[in-house]
This record gives sequence, C-alpha cells and structure tokens, in this order.
Amino acid sequence: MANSERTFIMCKPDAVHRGIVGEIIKRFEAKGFKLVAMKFMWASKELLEKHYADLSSRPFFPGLVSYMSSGPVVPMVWEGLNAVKTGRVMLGATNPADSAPGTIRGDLCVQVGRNIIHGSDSVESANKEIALWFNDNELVSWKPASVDWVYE
Ligand code: D4T
Repeated sequence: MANSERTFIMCKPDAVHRGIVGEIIKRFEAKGFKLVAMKFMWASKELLEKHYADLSSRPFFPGLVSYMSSGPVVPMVWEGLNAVKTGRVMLGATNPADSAPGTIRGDLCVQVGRNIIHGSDSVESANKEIALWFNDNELVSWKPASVDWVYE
C-alpha cells in the first residue's frame, strides 16, 4: 500500500553531539510519518563503507567514513505516503548552502561535510539500507492512533 512506503533516515554524529536528534525526530513525527525502527549505536567503518559503497570512488569518501564513524549515530525507519521523496524534501539539499530555509539542513547546519542527517534517495536504496542497518525483528508492526486523521 502507498501509505506504507519506508525510508531510512539517520542522524549523523554531528547531530548527536550537537543535541539536535530530538529536533530532527520531532519533524518526522509532526509530519505524520510513523516510526518503525530506531536505535542508538556507534557504527563500524565496515558498515559505513557498505552503506556508502556507491561513493567509494569519490575524493571525499575517506573523510566521510571517518566522520560517520567518529561518534554515535541514530538510524531510523519512517513509514508513510511518499516517505522517501517527502523525506528528502524535509532534509533539504545535500549541501546546506543550497538547502532551503524550513528544511532540516537549511535550518540546522552549514557545511556539506557536517550535514547532520542522511535520507534514502529512492525506494530501492531505502530497502537496501533498511536491510543493512536493521534485522527484520527490529522493525515494529503497529498502528498509530492518529492514522485516520493523517490519511483520508
Ligand atoms: P546522505 O547520503 O548523507 O543523505 O547525503 P545525500 O544523499 O544527500 O548526498 P550524497 O549521497 O551525494 O553524499 C553522501 C554524503 O557525503 C557527504 N559529501 C557529499 C561530502 O562530504 N562532500 C561532497 O562533496 C558531497 C557531494 C555528504 C553527504
């Protein structure tokens, strides 16, 4: 069903250190998306190299992996209508210099190498990323009491 599209969202180590994880989660909750999974962990370089495998030939890749493994992260799965595309809109452009005000990056960060949050860029990558970061038994099946007030 369209309303059950899932996206993988992750607060990066700078979001954790800066104490803005709650602010980020608040935006997804307030939007009306459903939280399906979340954890707090220190990711290994090996996991991050897999996560960013598509970028392995880019010059910023080593710095990216070392930044992402420099502190804890908060990986999450959010579900809802167009969750992948809407999630990307909520994040704003990759480079915060181009992120519109009102977006998470537009409001809360300044530099591309410290852009506080990751969000899947397609349903296919969302499915891959969810499987990489979570086991099936960590994805919680539940019905929010608000569902009939979010969807007609
Ligand atoms: P993520 O994957 O973190 O949500 O970012 P995006 O999907 O928005 O952008 P991306 O995959 O192109 O980049 C991944 C990650 O690399 C950092 N980065 C990117 C960087 O440090 N320097 C750069 O020039 C670029 C393009 C930021 C996000």
